[in-house]
Amino acid sequence: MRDELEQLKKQALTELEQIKQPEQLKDFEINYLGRKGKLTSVLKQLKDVPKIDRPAMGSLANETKQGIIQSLELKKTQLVQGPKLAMSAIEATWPGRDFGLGHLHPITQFLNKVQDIFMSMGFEVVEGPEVETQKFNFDLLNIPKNHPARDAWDTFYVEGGLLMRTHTSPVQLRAMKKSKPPVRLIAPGRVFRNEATDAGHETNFYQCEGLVIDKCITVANLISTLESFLKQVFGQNVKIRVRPEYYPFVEPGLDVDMQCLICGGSGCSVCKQRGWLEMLGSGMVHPTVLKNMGVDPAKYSGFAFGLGIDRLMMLYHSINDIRFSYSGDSRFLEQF
Ligand code: FA5
Repeated sequence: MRDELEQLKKQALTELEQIKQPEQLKDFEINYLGRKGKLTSVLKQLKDVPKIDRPAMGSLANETKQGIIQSLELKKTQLVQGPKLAMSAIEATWPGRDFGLGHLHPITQFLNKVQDIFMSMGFEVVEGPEVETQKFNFDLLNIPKNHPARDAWDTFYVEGGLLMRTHTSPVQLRAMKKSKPPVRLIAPGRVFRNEATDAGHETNFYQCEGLVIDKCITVANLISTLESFLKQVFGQNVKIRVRPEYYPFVEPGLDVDMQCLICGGSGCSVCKQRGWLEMLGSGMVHPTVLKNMGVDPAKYSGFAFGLGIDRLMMLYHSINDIRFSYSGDSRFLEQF
C-alpha cells in the first residue's frame, strides 16, 4: 500500500502539471478525490492492513491526500486568479493615475499679482530678512526702547536680542543702505505678531512694503498710487476711505480702508461688523527716518505704505477666515 500511495501521488502531480484549462480541474478532482476516485479506492484497502501497521499507513494516506489537495488548490489559483492579477498589473488601456499636481498657494498667487501691478508702475522688488535686529525693526523707525508702539507690534524674540520682524518696514532702511534717491521700491514678505488669532488676524501673515523717495513727493502722490493699485486689483468701482493714523515712522500717517467685499459694507465677522476693512498703513516718511536712511529731508520727501496681503487676498477671493490660508487643508487650497 505504501508503494501504491507514493505512485499515486507522483501520478497525480504529473497529471496536474499538464492541466492547462481550469475546466479540467473538476475532472481531476473527481478522478482522484471523488467517492469512486483513485485515492479513495486505495484508502479503502486500509482496513486490510495489519493492525500494527495501520496507524503509520493511515497517516501516510492522509499526507498523500493533503498533498494532492494543496497542489490542486495552488493550480486553481494559478489558472483562475493568475491571469486576472497579471491583467490588472499591466492593463495598458486604462487611463494613467492622476498624481494631483500642486500649484502655488493663493497668497503667493496674489502676491505675484501685486508685484506685477507695482512693477508696471515702475517699482522694483527688494527683499529683507525675516529675523531682524531691534535696531532695524524698531529703533531706526523712530520706535526707541520703551516706546509704547513696541507693545502694539509685539512679536516673538529669538536668541541674541533678535526678533521675528513685525512688519516689512525695516526693509526700507536696508534697501536705502544700497540706494540713493530717487527710489521706487516694494518689499514683499512674511511678518510675525504676538497676538490672538481670529477671522481677520494671524500670528504670521504677509505684508508688502512700498517706498517712494524723490523731490516734491506729496500725500496726493501717495493716495493716487494706492487708489490706482486697489482699482487695478478690485475694479474701478471699489470704495476706499483714507483716515489719519499714527505710525512713529511717518508724518502724517494714514490708514487706507476698503469697503468690505464679503458683506458689501453691512458688517460681518471679517470686518468686525464695521463694513470697512483696514487694508494698509501708510504716510509721508518721517524726517528722522529719512536721515536714518542717509537721505537729506531738506532736499527729498517720500511716502511709504505697508499692505496687508492676506486681507487683500481674502477680499479678492471672498474668503471669510484668514486661518484657512495656513490650515494646509487641501479642500481649501484646491479651489484656487
Ligand atoms: C504696519 O505694519 C506698518 N509697518 C505699515 C506702514 C508702513 C505704515 C509704512 C506706514 C508706512 P499695521 O500694523 O497696521 O502697520 O499693519 C499693516 C497691515 O497689515 C494692516 O493694515 C493689515 O492689513 C495687516 N495686518 C496687521 N495685523 C495683521 C494680522 N494680525 N493678521 C493679518 N493681517 C494683519
